[in-house]
Amino acid sequence: LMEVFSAWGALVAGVLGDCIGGEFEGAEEVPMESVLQHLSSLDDETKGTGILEYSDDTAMARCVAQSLLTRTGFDEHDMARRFAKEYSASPHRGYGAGVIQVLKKLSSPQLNDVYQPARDQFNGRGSFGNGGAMRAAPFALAFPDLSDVKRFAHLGAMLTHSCSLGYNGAVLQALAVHLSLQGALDLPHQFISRLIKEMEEVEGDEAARNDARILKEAEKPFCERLHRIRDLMDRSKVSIEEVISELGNGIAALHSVPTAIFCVLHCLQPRECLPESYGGVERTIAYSLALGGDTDTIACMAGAIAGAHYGIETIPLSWIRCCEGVEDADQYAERLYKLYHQSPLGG
Ligand code: F2R
Ligand code: MG
Ligand code: MG
Repeated sequence: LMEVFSAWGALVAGVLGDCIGGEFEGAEEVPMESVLQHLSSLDDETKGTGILEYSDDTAMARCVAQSLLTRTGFDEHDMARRFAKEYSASPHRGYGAGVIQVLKKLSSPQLNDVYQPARDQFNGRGSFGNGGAMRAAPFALAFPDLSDVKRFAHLGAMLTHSCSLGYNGAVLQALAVHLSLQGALDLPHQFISRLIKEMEEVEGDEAARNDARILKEAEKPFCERLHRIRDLMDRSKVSIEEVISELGNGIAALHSVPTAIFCVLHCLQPRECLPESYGGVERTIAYSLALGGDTDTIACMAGAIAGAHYGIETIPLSWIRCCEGVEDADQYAERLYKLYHQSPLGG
C-alpha cells in the first residue's frame, strides 16, 4: 500500500530533478565535480542561487495532476486543453522542437479528435521523444490498479506521442513509479523482473512490433533495455561511459527512461563517487546529472521513482527551498493520494 510520504516524495523529487537538472541539459560531458559544486551551491544561501525554474517536464506533469484531480479520472479533452493552455501561457519552458506543433493545434476549438495532432507528427510516424514519460508520475499515484496505470499513462502520452517508442516509455515510467510507491525497490531484482514481465505484455501488441521494425530496434525495445539494466546491476563496477553506451542519455524515451531506472537502482547503495552524507534521492539526482545529455528529464524521472522509494523526509530542505513549484507538487501528491484511497478512478 502507498504511504503519503512516498506520494509526496515522488512528485516533489520529480520537480527537483527537473529544476536542478536543467543546469546541464544538453551538455555532452558533465564531470562529477561540477555536479557536486552545483548541488552544494544549493545549500549555500549566501551564493544566492535564487529560484531554479521548472521546465516543460514539470509544466506538463502539473497539467496531468490537475486534470486527474479535477475530473477525478482520465479525461483526454480536459488534459489536452490544459497542455495547450499551459503552453500558450508559458511557451518558454524549453519544450521539444516537434511537440510545439501539437500544443498549438490542441488549442484549436474546432478540433474533434484530440489524438490527431500527435498522429500527424514526423510524417505520420509520431514522436518517440521522452515528453510522454517525463510527465507520467501522476498516473502512478492516481490509480490503485496496475492495469489502469498502464492504460491511462498510455492514453495521456498519446495526446502528444503517438509512436509506441514514445508512449511505451511513459507506460514504463508510470509502472516504475507505481511499483516503487508500493515498496518494490526493497527487492531490486524482483523489481526489474516485474517491469520486464509487464513490458513483455505491453510491447507484444501489433503497433509496438510494427514501430520497432520500422525503426530497426529490437523486437521489444524496452524489454531489451531492461535486460541490459539487469546485466549492469549484476556487475561490481560500471563506468558512466558504459551506462551511456548501453542505455543512452538522449531525448528519445528509449534512451532515457531505462537510463533513469538504472540510476535509481545503481544508487540504492552509497557510491564511492558520491558524498557519504547524501541520502538516496540526493545520490540518484547527482548520478543522473553526471550522465549528461537530457539531464533535466532523466533526473526528473529518476527523482520520481527514487522519491517514491525513500519518501519526502529524506530530501534536504535546502533543495526543496530553491525549486519552483514544490509546494504545488506536495499538494497534488496529497490530493492524488486521497483519491487513490477513496475510490477507484474511472476513465
Ligand atoms: N527540448 C528540450 N531540450 C532542448 C532545448 C531546450 C532548451 N532549454 C531551449 O529552450 O532552448 N527539452 C525537453 O524536450 C524533451 C521532451 O521532448 P518531447 O516532448 O518528446 O518533444 P518532441 O518534439 O516530440 O520530441 C523531441 C525530439 O525528438 C526527436 N524525435 C522524436 N520523434 C521523432 C521521430 N519520429 N523521428 C525523428 N525525430 C524524432 C526530434 O528531434 C524531436 O524534436 C525533454 O528533454 C524536455 O526536457
Ligand atoms: Mg525540460
Ligand atoms: Mg529534458
